[in-house]
Amino acid sequence: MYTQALNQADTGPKVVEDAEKLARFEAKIDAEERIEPNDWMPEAYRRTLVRQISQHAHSEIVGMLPEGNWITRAPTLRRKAALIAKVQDEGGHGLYLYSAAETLGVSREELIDQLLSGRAKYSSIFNYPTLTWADIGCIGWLVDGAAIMNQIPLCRTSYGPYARAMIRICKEESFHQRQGYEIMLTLCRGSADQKAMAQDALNRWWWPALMMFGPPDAQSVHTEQSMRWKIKRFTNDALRQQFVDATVPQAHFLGLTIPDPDLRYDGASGHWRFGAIDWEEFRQVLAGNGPCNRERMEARRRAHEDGAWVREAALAHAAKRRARAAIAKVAAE
Ligand code: BYC
Repeated sequence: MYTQALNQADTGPKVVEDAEKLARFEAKIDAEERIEPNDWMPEAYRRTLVRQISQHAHSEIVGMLPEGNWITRAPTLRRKAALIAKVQDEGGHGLYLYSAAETLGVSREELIDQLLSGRAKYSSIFNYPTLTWADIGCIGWLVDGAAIMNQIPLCRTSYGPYARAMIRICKEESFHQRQGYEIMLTLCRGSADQKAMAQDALNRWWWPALMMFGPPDAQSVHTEQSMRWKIKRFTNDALRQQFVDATVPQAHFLGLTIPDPDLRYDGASGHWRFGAIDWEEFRQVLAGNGPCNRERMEARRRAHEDGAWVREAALAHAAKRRARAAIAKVAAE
């Protein structure tokens, strides 16, 4: 169990020992070395990682729902196969991330319980509905696009198991982004109705995609400390700007209009400047009042209840194997 007694009024050898451990921990971070599960770490570092990694895992799992909604209605067999594979990948990402969080001494059951009881957050973006097929294109293009922008730097995050999980996740997310963009390209080169459908989806997903990066830096409670610990490598606003700069030319190539009358290119800085984000909408979604929050949580709770027999069967099977192995061991002695 990791303890940090540095803030306690305690004095003596324990405080000196902890100060030495903290100095070694900070030196490792400064030297760009990874912190591994058995290394000493400050309790607040461990808690921050459990929070961020588990929220990330929950986002992947809840993120399966809006896209899963279109598996039965994908327009062609090829689209259906790609969508099934993508949704399955997201489930896999959730599992790697739960495993990474478990290395920090928290159990999977505890994490799932935090999600289902509403104590843990998951990404705001998955509380919006997928009304048309173009929404599946927009999720791949914009949501996975934003995810890559945020997650590539996490491949260099200071906690080893998280950094290593992110490498494979990012490779898969890059494929997802391309399949989304290709859906958009096909719609934009199709009939006028298809192009209008693509524009409508962009109108609905653009602002929520910008909100994915989190509150503005001035209001981000965790950024400063997480940057010092090299858990985060860039601030929320820096990543949001990178995303806008990369995505606006892609929208132009599609012949679509970004739904922001204030969007303009700033030649001096080389950045696309965008209008004000509606942070009240973001707060409402985080407070559970987004368009689909209740539906998403109900779906996850139902899935958990429906899966109870699988968990029970797996545990019973493991118990039987253990019992058989114990009998075989006694017989061999
Ligand atoms: N939604 O101090 P801040 C995916 C919370 S999965 C909800 O800036 P931090 C994908 C934040 O948790 C996408 N909550 O926090 C899956 C904090 O609340 P608590 C998920 C948000 O952690 C399937 C409070 O606001 N990606 O891409 O320094 C299909 C203050 O924020 C949001 C990750 O999880 C939000 N958008 O920075 C397709 C990546 N933003 O915990 C795609 C890993 C902020 O104090 N996570 N909050 O109660 C991160 O990089 C960081 O955690 C964040 C936030 C940038 C998200």
